[in-house]
Amino acid sequence: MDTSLKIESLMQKGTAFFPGAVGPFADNADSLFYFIFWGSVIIFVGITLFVGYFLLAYRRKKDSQLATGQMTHNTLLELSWTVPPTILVLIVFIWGFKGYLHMAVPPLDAQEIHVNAKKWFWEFGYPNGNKAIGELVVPINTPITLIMSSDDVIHSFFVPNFRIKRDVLPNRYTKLWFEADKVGNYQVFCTEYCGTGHSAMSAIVRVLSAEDYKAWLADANSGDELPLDKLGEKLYTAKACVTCHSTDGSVRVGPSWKGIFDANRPIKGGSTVKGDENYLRESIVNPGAKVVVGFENIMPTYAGSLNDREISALIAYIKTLQ
Ligand code: HEC
Ligand SMILES: [Cu+2]
Repeated sequence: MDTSLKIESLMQKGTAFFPGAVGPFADNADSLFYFIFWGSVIIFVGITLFVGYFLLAYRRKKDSQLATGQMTHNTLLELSWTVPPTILVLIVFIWGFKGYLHMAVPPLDAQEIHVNAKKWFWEFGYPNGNKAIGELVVPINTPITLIMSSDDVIHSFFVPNFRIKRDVLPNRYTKLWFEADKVGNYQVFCTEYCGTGHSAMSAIVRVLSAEDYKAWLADANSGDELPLDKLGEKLYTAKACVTCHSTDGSVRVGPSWKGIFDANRPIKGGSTVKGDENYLRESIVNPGAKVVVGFENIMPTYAGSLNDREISALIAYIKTLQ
């Protein structure tokens, strides 16, 4: 995973208001926005000119001039400020509601992908059991339903290019669907403030052509040929360890990995533990078992998200950081 923001997906082919439009909802959502926006501009300017004209035309010109007859009722006038606005509001409502229904009901043949939010990364679970962190790879022109839940607090899944956003809650599933019609990398943001690492909680939706997607499926297990410590270095960013751990000795939300291998680790409760392979493995799959002094027990468990080879690779990488 490349963690740098895919800003080009936000700027390219976009307008002053919106990033480039992708998928079935974007054009409709943008049109409705522009309808409301330009409608408001026209009405605002119109009313301002009207009021300005009345201010000038009916101002009191002489001190001696008295207020003239008070108007109490005018049916035509009242209808004109009741009926047209009601029609406008109804247009906006029906237009918006149709778009909402389209977004709310995923097509039956959609491919399902589970999205699991944790502080502070996104994990994607594919039907074949594969899991990926920080990168959602999908084929073009294929409806995808995201079934989303959170392990901790409320997060929110937002893909600006697709104009889709929904809260991701603990203890409940929320759904979102899309169908990407343009190949490319699209930025995902978390848009519900969820703690220290919130701003780093991003991911990429990678939309591939049908052939590239097939090829990607075929070598989804690539990494097998990399030496362990090199694979571990890749996983350090790919599995989002980087949001909480540094490799240069600086303290983030978690302790730096520099020099922890084989060192004595101070554990809450007063004991110390040697930073050997077993301790490191336990720290990854069951982080709450031994909490390092000076830190909170907030690391998510990676049990089930990393396979054996990946855990060994991360340990091999930590070993190199002396
Ligand atoms: C949300 C922040 C967060 C993420 C993400 C995270 N960690 Fe941690 N990690 C912590 C904190 C905080 C501690 C210290 C508390 C404890 O021991 O549980 C810690 C402790 C550790 C330790 C023990 C370090 C020591 O000094 O003894 C290891 C090893 C470790 N993490 C590995 C990983 C690996 C590998 C990943 C990625 C696959 C990862 N962590 C992702 C927050 C995080
Ligand atoms: Cu979040």
